[in-house]
Amino acid sequence: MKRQLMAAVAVCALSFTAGCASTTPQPTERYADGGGPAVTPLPENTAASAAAAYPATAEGAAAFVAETEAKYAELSEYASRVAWTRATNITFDTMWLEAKVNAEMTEFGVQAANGAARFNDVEVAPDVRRKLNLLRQALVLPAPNRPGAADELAQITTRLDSTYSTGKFDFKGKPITLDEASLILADSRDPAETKALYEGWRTISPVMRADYARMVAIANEGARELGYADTGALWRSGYDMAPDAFAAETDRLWAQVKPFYENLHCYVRGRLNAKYGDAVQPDQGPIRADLLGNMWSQQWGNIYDVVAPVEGGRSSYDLTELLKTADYDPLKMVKTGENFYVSMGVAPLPQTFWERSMITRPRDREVVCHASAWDIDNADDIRIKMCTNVNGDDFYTVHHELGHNVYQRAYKNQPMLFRNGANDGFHEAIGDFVGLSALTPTYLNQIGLLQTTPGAEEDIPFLLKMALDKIAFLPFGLMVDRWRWGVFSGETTPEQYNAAWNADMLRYQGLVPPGPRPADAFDPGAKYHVPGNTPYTRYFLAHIYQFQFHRAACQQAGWTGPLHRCSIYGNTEVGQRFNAMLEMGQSRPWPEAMQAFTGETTNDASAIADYFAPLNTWLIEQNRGHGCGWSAA
Ligand code: X8Z
Ligand code: ZN
Repeated sequence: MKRQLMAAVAVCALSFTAGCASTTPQPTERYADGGGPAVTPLPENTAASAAAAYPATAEGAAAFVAETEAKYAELSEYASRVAWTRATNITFDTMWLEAKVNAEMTEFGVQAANGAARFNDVEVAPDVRRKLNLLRQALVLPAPNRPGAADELAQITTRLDSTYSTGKFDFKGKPITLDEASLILADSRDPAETKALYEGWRTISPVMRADYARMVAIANEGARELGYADTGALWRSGYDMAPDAFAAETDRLWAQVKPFYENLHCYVRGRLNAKYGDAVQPDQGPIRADLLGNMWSQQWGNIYDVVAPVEGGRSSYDLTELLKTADYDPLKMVKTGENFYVSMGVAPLPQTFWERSMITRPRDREVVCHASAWDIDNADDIRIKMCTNVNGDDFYTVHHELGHNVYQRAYKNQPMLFRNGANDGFHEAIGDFVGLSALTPTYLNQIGLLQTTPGAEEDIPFLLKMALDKIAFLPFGLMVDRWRWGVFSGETTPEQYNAAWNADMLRYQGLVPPGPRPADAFDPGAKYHVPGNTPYTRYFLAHIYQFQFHRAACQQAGWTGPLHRCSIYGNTEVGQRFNAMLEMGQSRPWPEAMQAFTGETTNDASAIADYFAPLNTWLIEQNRGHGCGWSAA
């Protein structure tokens, strides 16, 4: 994760506030009494004072940007350290500290955005213009410029994130955490049990609803003061195109991949029906969400055993079993991930990574277990925070998180405001791209996890496993922010929050909850990125970008076989070209970064289609004679 100019929070990607890949905490105007580095206070928090300090000329703009950038760099390390401290030890005091620094960061971010807007009509150097634009979009949740607003917003966001992260519910007579529930859900094939887990986890979130509604109101007020229609429009503005054009772009991409998703949905539904019978999973209509092996039904790979081909080959291995048999522990999983990047020519992780990362859940305190990657000082103090378990899911997640760290280190020599992904989808796609090679049987064989490399007879089982994670994810990757866009625009009122969430789940994913939802339910709050305020469309984009990166890398490697069997492990030439894209950070519009690595300049779902082509053909064959889709059930 990384974040943008926002209050520091969990990490997911670079923004000035909440986020998942945390990179740079938000700029802050000043610190709490006492602690923290000395910071020169900025001028008063108004656009008018910024006007006075910097004349509306090219020189004035350059001076404003330089000053803001320096302040941002200075403040971000402090905010990151506070955020890390809270995320790895949730207490009253760490929450208090984080809320304080996040409020300061938000105030700084608002001030910077307002100051930047003053130069809208001034002719400035291209880099300065880009930085001014970035400053205007950097906040994830802006606060309005009135006393107390940033404080209230920060207290709410810290409380929401902490409520999620400390959530527990009773299962079989004892309280369990999300990670415990997720492990049981992955393996359970008892629909009564999966229903209890699905519903149980969602008991942690009704308490969040009022806070969430208040947060939306404050952030919208802030977004409007910055000239955006609402916070959703602000979120859609970070893609080097107009917000509406970006929304249309996601529609276009979804239209490209939806037929494939429908084929997968149809096939999986049929197999679930065969296993559980009509009373649990009918052969028509939506799928029951709790039967898919994941708390949010966002990746379905955990139920591969239920949907494995009856004809068409069988898989000779299960990655979780391979890791367990080979006695992997969480540290070895991370070392293995590091080794992949090193094989591409990336420098090993610094010693401090190993000393300061949190790799497993501590027994003695509450933490944010949702995985994240951090860039504490915007240079070398990179870390991950995970509650790693030895299984295939976390093997993937380790590669994902390290991808964030590799990106962060690659762009560390850029000016501060360019130390970020080309867009947030790029940040999420880096580790996933590497993961596509790291999950190939060829690679698993190379590192000694698999004794033999399966032949073409395992192509369909392999592709099915991959599709259960990667294709099943696509509508989820879209629907989380479709829901939030509606919430921020006011189209969805607080009374409608839950119904709208479940309607989007049905519309995009073709899924229904295992039973009626209680009147007070707030199911969106049971997905980390909602209380954590991490924009989610980034993951939808990443699930397309990663296949573009993979196809381009395999071409560069001279690979002529099927894309899904290509691994770029050990390929330093690909590594060099990859690094050329990473080093650019956010200094240029994302199509240029895309071009530097792939030669392509657009986002294009044809690579995902190429990768999965044999499976799609196979699914169409399997589904022959079945009515697919879910709306007319
Ligand atoms: O949140 C994450 C990463 C951290 S940026 C673990 N992911 C999304 C999720 O878990 O919902 C990775 C895939 C999608
Ligand atoms: Zn991530």
